[in-house]
Amino acid sequence: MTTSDPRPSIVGPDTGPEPPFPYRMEGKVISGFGRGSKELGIPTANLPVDESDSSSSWITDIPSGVYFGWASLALPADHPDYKATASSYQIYPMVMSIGYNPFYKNKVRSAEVHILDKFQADFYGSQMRLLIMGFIRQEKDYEGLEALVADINFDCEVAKNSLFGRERWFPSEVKQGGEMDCGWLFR
Ligand code: ADP
Ligand code: RBF
Ligand code: MG
Repeated sequence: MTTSDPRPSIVGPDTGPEPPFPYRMEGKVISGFGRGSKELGIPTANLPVDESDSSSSWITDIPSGVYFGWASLALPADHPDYKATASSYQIYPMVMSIGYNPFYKNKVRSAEVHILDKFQADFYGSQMRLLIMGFIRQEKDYEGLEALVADINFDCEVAKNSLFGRERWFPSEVKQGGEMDCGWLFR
């Protein structure tokens, strides 16, 4: 597959995520590979991938690829983007990559999350929870960085189109009949 192949700009049916989604994942934001993703306009919050921890063992089973969903973040009160609300968590749309980054040929599996909102400061060390709603595409190798960045920017559009404007893809704190349980994101 090349970058010129058309791909859908929205993922999943209007009726909401289909099994095995949504996946839940949680961890403290750690330092990543330090490749300057931020300079590319695509900072990614890296999460620990501990393949021996049974509570996150699905990460070894889930296919490598690009996923999208919701992230909740417990920012410290002195962070410029902190908002005092009833919950200690704030919710943001996200895209994420799980795998070995074929463009960089990583030897270790990584999980990195790009939040679609802009932040005024870093949030290393903050607790992040993820509700992974669906799969966008497989990870790919690229001829150059521009093609990789273009594909990631398109992933962001797919996530926006898929998460907003469809009730069943929007996280609701109150679980109603048949709806997925998102309360976990808010607690
Ligand atoms: P690293 O190699 O350490 O992961 P990055 O260049 O990928 O460095 O930057 C990631 C850091 O940038 C995150 O850990 C977080 O603290 C911060 N950050 C700021 N804005 C965002 C955002 N929108 N999405 C993800 N991380 C962000
Ligand atoms: N790396 C790859 O090697 N191939 C990919 O297809 C790929 N897709 C990505 C999609 C998203 C949404 C994100 C956030 C990252 C992706 N990455 C991919 C990881 C990327 O190489 C990494 O974030 C670099 O640090 C960017 O410079
Ligand atoms: Mg990163």
